[in-house]
Amino acid sequence: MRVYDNPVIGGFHPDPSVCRVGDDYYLVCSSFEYFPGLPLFHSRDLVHWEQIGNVLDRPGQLPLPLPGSKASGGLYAPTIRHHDGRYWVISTNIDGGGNFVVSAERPEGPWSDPVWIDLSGIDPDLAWEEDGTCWCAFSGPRGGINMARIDPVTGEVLEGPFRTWSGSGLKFPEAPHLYRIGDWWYLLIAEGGTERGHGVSIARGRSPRGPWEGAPGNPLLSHSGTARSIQNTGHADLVQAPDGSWWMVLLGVRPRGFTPDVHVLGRETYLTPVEWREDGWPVVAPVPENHAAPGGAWHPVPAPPARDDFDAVALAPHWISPFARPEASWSLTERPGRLVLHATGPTLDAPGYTFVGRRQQHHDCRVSTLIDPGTGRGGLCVRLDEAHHYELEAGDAEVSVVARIGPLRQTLARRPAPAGPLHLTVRMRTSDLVPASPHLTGGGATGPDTVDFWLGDPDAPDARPIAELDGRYLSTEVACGFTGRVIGMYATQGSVAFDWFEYVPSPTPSV
Ligand code: 6LW
Repeated sequence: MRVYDNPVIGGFHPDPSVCRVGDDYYLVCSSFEYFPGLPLFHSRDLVHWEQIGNVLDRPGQLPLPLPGSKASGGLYAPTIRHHDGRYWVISTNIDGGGNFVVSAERPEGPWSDPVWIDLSGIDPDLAWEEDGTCWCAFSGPRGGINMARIDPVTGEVLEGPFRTWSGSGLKFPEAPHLYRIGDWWYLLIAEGGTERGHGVSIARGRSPRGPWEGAPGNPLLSHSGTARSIQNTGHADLVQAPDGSWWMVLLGVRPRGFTPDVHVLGRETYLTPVEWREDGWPVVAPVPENHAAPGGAWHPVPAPPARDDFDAVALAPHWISPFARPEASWSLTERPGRLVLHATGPTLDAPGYTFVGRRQQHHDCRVSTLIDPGTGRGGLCVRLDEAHHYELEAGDAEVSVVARIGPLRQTLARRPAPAGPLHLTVRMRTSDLVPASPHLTGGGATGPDTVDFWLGDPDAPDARPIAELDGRYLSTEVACGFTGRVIGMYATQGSVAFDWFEYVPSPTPSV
């Protein structure tokens, strides 16, 4: 029996939505202030997911930088569906324009420019009746789940919006998805808020207009108040496999540290089975850390290479940049085999800087790069947002560790560095934790991990870190918002060349 491990897509991949076309599954996640936006994944078994692109990968598709956008702004929860031979994604640009639909003939794209829909709210869904009527359920601006009939081609609102079933009474009913299953219409929602009280609830009715009957025992699924290692479970989408089995993708987090525990990898994508009772209600067990895989063939996909040598003419789809990535700010051709970044902002403390990064997907990992700062300044940055980031910076014949935590910014250490290319490493470790609050009673309080910074190879015989920091301050609970850590290369002065970038997961000690 094949067993899969959760999360099926680790790192900051929240608000997953999935659809199946034949034997192929496609999944999109929210991406907030990052460009390209709305990462798109493909799978043949619901377990192994390969990022095949991003739905919004052309600066012209959305006004970028998103007007006035801030961290955790931008692109909120999407829904992906396949209807009438086309792929459809509906989402929300919270910083400008609101709800929009894009469509494509092929999932790899090209995806259309947005068709804007005059509905205010978030978490829009798409569902069609057999006669082609298209419904958009969404989380309304004054709370509650709303419904409207729309034309997804023109964006016209044909009817509504009107308020509909909104859960069992927990706060923040959101993330609605409408399904026709057998003789019933089902309305699946999230409620309780996307933190530790998150849950999934469901109702059914004979029409998209209702009336709706909430499932006995809603929320259908919640880890709230449990000792489970996976928390914040919610924001789900249902999909049926070719063998008739039903599955749910949803978001969750893996908190670390104590107490309180915090999460640093963002809200990740999880998979859990769904059973249907004789009485037509679904049953969803708590989200397992691992579980028997869906039936059918097992389709492993190639993991992104640990090292990117920047030999290609385009950046791989998992590379993301906050707010925008102006064409003039980066090049893979100026110095073939290197990523050259041109500074567009003097610090990482305000949007407008040059940064190319990838999501941190493992609690224990190390990131290295070979950087040639030339006469510029740049380095490696572990980022939550403009007020919560740690840097290992090279330039002016030194390397330095800089920490920005809320209103505080400090250069914690400097070390002379030779001219020419430098090997920089940042490690995230959940062992040897720096006590988060040594003054606390018991002294056992620790952050989620330790972040340490190195010039050269940490495994070299005489290696010693330049600095060591508590990772607590780069957690979502401290920084607030909807994202997780992104680790990347940046330039804040002149032009900086990166010969390669390496991301290597390390075995996580058992908790
Ligand atoms: C999303 C809402 C939520 O739109 O948080 O998890 C918002 N729930 O459904 C941002 O992810």
